[in-house]
Amino acid sequence: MTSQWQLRAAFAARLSDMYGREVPAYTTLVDVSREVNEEVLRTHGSHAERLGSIHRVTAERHGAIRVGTPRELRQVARVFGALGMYPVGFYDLREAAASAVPVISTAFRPVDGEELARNPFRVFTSLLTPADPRFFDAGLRSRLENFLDGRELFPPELLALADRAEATGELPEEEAERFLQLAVRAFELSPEPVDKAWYETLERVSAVAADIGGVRSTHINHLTPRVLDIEELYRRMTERGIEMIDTIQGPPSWRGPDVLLRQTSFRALAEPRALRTPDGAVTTGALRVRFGEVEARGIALTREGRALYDSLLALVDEQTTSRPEANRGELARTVWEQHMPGSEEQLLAQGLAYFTYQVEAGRPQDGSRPPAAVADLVEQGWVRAEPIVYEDFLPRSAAGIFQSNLSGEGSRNNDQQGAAYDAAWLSGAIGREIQDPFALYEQQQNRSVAQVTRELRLAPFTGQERLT
Ligand code: OOG
Ligand code: NI
Repeated sequence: MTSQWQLRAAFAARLSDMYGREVPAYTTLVDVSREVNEEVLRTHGSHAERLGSIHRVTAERHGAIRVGTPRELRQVARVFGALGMYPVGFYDLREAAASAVPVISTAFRPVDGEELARNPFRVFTSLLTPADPRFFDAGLRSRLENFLDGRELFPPELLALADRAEATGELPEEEAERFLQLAVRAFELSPEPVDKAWYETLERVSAVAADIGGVRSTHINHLTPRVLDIEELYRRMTERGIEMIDTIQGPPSWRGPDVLLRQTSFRALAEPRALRTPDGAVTTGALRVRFGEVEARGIALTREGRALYDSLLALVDEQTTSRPEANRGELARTVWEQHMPGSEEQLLAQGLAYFTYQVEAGRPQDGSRPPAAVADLVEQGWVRAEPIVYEDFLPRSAAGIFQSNLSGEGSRNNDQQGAAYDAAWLSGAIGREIQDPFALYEQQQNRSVAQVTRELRLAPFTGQERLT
């Protein structure tokens, strides 16, 4: 029998092999990431594994797909459900992007700490928003919806196997093999000719709309390995002649702890595709839809920490607007050094980041009573705090990743009122609850806190308590 986490690990590995064969620059990205990770591990020893074992980090990938309808989204949720991946978080890219990105998104990922440690594969999954009149007028909307209703992304056999894996938590070996083959195939780029006129009609609105609704299949549009030093990776990719986008998204490079998520990518490459012209002839053209991305993950921030992150982002935006000649990265670093706590201990004491706690073997043995506040327990050597790694995404960075790979700006009519798609609507469309990332980190933290409380026979406290 093959268990869900084994299916997930095998799926991630096979998808990565397939993508590497089809998009060779991705293989370079994976090789350089591994090289950098090994070096960081040699230089920093076990500290390099503070946010995940090297085994986890080396195998770690996320991918991204885009689908057109709630029906397709429910089906893909079944495929990911088979792999022990569930929807977490809601991202409205329509609002986060300056150009036309008519999608809302969630991420399918394992939610449980042990499962994440086994294999944290996640897929950022976006759904087209044809009902948003800022992008689609009534005529185009109905053509688009018709087109989408007539296609099938996932064969019934794949979905039946997926349901079985999810219901029983495993698959017999032969079925597992079949499931993996069908699942990987469903995310390959299809050789079927693309209707050129239809694709271009959608492209005028948004390149993302064309990528989703202009073809009869879906595909992984990027895969992302994890790296322990993203600046070094950026330098080495550039040295190897691979053109990277001009920024690293997310927090700046600074001397304090790594928080949340930093990402960068190489631009989508023009790939030859069969195109069907209006007279029925098939020609070869080129479409830019697949790229490679890399990311460095840091500590998960609490709601308060995240509010601070967002306010610093706004501050950096303001300063960049008023000083267009200045370097954004340097401005951001200065802002962070002024306002973001510079150590894990301070993040903890101020309730800005999530940690798990463990009783220290070498805790005071002089008969003294442990203090009540968690930061004091850590400071006085009763308890050790381990940062919880951020497992999710950032809307602004995601919009940046979309945008840097669009062929044009597209068009967007801001005189129209946007259609109200929110997390509850998306949950309804998937037919599964979308979990709140903060709640997941908090649960993980609280479980360790409860354990420490029992072991030290303390009055119950919460991990969010601050130094007074
Ligand atoms: C998804 C872009 C978002 C990330 O890492 O933020 C993303 C897409 O291009 O479909 O993957
Ligand atoms: Ni990504």
